[in-house]
Amino acid sequence: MEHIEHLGIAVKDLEASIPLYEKLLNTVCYKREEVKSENVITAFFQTSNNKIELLQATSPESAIAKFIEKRGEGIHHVAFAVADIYKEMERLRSEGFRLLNEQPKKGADNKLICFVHPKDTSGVLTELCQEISEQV
Ligand code: CMX
Repeated sequence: MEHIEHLGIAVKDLEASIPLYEKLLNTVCYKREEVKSENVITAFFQTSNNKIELLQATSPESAIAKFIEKRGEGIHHVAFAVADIYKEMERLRSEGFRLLNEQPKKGADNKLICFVHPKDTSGVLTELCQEISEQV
């Protein structure tokens, strides 16, 4: 795995949290994107070296809605950049980690993504993400 690509933060209300994070980070939200397959709307912020993704549920079935109901707002996942997601998924599988999707799926901000079960990673939902290039 490479660097931390972003931190995902579950929020109840993007309209309230976007201006809050703009003030906190002193930068503007550069992108909002709905990911229908995940039942979320996302908002992204970039600081010098770090990226923050805010996530709001669009359905009670969303992983974000369930997370907030159980634990309240807060850090939902840590995402690592990977050069080759297929290879990294295979490596993690062979090490015994449970992957939450069999194949990489299309996530927000032009990425192929895969999640690793938080029960296998000391309680931290971990995401692999690979930038989608024209070759993929
Ligand atoms: N971080 C840490 N632990 C988490 C968690 C998270 N984000 N979400 C759930 N858990 C814990 C629960 O607290 C629970 O622990 P306990 O049994 O100790 O109470 C355990 O995992 C199982 O949780 P659950 O509520 O029974 O199961 P869910 O149906 O909520 O599924 C998970 C949990 C992680 C498997 C599911 O949320 C998932 O598949 N996530 C991956 C997809 C995702 O998160 N999509 C949203 C983001 C998309 C994006 O970034 O674009």
